[in-house]
Amino acid sequence: LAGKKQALISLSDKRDLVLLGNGLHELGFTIISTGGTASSLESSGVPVTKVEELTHFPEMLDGRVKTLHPNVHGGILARRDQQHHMKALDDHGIGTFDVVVVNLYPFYEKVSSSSGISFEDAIENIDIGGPTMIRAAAKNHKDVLVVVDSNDYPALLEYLKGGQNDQEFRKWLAWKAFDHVASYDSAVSEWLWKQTSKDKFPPSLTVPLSLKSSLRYGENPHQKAAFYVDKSLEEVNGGGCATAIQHHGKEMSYNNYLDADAAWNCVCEFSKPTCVVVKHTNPCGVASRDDIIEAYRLAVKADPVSAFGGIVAFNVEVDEALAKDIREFRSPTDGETRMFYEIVVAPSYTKKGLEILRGKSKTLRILEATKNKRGKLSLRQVGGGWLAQEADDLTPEDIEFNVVSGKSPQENELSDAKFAWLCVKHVKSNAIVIAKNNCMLGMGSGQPNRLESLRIATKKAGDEIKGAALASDAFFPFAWNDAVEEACKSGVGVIAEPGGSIRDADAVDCCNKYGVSLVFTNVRHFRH
Ligand code: 93A
Repeated sequence: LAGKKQALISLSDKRDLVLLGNGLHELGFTIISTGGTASSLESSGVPVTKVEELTHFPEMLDGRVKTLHPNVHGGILARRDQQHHMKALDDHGIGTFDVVVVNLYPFYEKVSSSSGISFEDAIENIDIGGPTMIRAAAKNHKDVLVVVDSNDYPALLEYLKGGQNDQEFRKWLAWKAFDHVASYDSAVSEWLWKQTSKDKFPPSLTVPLSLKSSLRYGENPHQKAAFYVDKSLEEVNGGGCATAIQHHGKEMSYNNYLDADAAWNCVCEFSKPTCVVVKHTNPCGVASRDDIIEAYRLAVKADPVSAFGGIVAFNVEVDEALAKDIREFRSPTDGETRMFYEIVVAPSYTKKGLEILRGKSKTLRILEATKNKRGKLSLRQVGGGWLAQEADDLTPEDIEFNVVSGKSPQENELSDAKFAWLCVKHVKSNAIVIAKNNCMLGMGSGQPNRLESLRIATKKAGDEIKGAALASDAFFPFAWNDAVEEACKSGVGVIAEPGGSIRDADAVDCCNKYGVSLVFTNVRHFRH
């Protein structure tokens, strides 16, 4: 058997199998395959030996045991540089495998298919023999080439043709092989966890990430960066930015992903046609209107200086008219400069709309994203670990707005308060949002003290603040000579805040003195 070149091929996904089989055959390899793979090769005229001829066993237990045999694994695992290994093979009449090509039962695809799958079917789709061959071959990569991805068939054939012995290529294949098996096992573990612990928290977080792309750099040019997608979280997180289609523009950067994600998460909250403008992950302009063009203009107008170079998100299709407006709209600050954006993100584009946006600038990134689902999991890194929490999924519909002041808000004031409440949830703490008529007038974000955020927001809102709604993501610790009194003096008609401060009574008294309505939500929306 010595000197006989053997390749072991066992594939569920038989894409490009014939190309591979023919290539290996022409290079003088004897091909050994499992049942389905052998049939496919045979019917395409590629000579193949069935694995049973090696194992002298039939495939048994409904295919559960096909390749789990010393005649297979001995041939993969034997160290070619160890005489006693080679002698053992010889004694038992076992040949070596130089090439192992395997892909696994499509477990993940089966359990995530929309048609659903029974528990028993899912169990049968857990591949045992395949990972065993892959792991064995990857362990012995010094002498065995292991391929798990049909995209690598051409490189494998080239390598073999060249008669090289480049260890780097072998190591790279082995890494890919273990990575493949690791994500496979994680998908199984994740699925089993879901079967045993529905709705339980904390979740099982065994999922390795798959590299989507290297990024040009991180938050700053001296930081290397990359983007990973988590296939198993796609189901809970919906599409989001990881699966967005980029139709045009410069490559997405690290900061672009963060900002686009923030804009998309915010705009998806609104049911009316809405435009959200984000800068540095904070919504700085938000407006809902039946006419999306009007919404767009108002969202930019909320803070045109910040909107310049920002991210613009829509929750409705971008058509020709909207695209033209995005292209032409002049900065409200000078009425001249055309607005410039990093990204436009929307659920869809008409053909014409897309064409027009493409013409706006070479660099403008145009993203088509799918709506995130509720029930997301949020993960953040801290030194030495990860923090996991359920996403902040509460909307104004889920909570009560309890009037605690003498005066009750008018219907339009309450609706403004709810709009401001939805916006403030997406602003970094300490967050203050001022809104009127479904439009953000001003916001203050990220200040370490609430009073400062309030001052920034009221300054941005300017004269339009009269009768507007003000939302605060957390309660006001002080009222008199502090944020509540300043808010009242600024002219807002209604204040919405969680309540819960030991000085809540002061806030109520203060609002009563100035004739402002105060509503408590009993819900806090910190965003650190
Ligand atoms: O059921 S298994 O876990 N037991 C095995 O011994 C075994 N050997 C290969 N699954 C096994 N395989 C898998 O069969 C491979 O990983 C591959 O995905 C599939 C190919 O089967 P066929 O060639 O019959 O289509």
